Amino acid sequence: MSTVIITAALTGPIATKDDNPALPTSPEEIAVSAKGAYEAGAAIVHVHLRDAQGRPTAHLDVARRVVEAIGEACPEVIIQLSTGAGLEVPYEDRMKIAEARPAMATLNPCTMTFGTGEFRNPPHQMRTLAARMMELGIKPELEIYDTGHLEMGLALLHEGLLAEPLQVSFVMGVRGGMPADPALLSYLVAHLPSGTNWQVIGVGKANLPMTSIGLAMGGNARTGLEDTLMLEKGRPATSNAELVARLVGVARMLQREPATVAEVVDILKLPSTPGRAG
Ligand code: KMH
Ligand code: ZN
Repeated sequence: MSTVIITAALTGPIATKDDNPALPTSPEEIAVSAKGAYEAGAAIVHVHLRDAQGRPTAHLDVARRVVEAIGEACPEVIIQLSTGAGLEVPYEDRMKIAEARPAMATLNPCTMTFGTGEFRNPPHQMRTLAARMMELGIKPELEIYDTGHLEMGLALLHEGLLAEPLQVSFVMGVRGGMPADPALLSYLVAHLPSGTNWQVIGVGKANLPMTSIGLAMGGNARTGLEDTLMLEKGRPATSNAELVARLVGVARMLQREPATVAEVVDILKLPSTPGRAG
């Protein structure tokens, strides 16, 4: 059996508790959900920050509180903060999230239309963020929403702003980005440097089919309430742990065993303290 890195995306920037009451938003709820996801098989938790009203934020105090709360509830799990934050959060604020020094953080390389909004990732500031993450020893996860974004990611590698092994997500199913089409996934995987770790982020109804295809192709896998609020049509997920447990079941059917945190630290060349950088 080969291993698979499982990531749980606990809470995104868009859905609210009205959409699914199981969505964790406060640092304490996020920490409890992180523990549940870890116990179900996730080695990494991907986290967006929410303020006291449940809105996306990049406030450094919230970032520090989230890292601390997860560290207390589940010291084993690898913490990945989203620097995507939310469409309305200014880039200058998003850059400060790195100062909470999570072990991992996302890096979104290109500006794009995102549903009905605009996702701004200005080239100069994005490079400044990449450089700061490197300085702090934070492992970036490159978020690829369209085929051309990979070219930008490879340029950053060439410029010395990313280090191998790359950690890459292919986001499929966002309107404004690439559709959830296995032909596009084949193209992207074929253009990765060897040794790259990759996964599919299948949004909404693409979540289960696209992550399953990614697993069958040898990729890693991510799920969670950020990516889908539903287990199936008409059946809301009751927790992040439930979505992770289902994904672990798919992985095992494909002869893939969830990697332990120690294995992920080794595979991704992370610092040995799982929650923190440096
Ligand atoms: N929101 C997802 C479509 C990030 O947070 O920086 C992609 C994502 C990236 O999770
Ligand atoms: Zn995210």
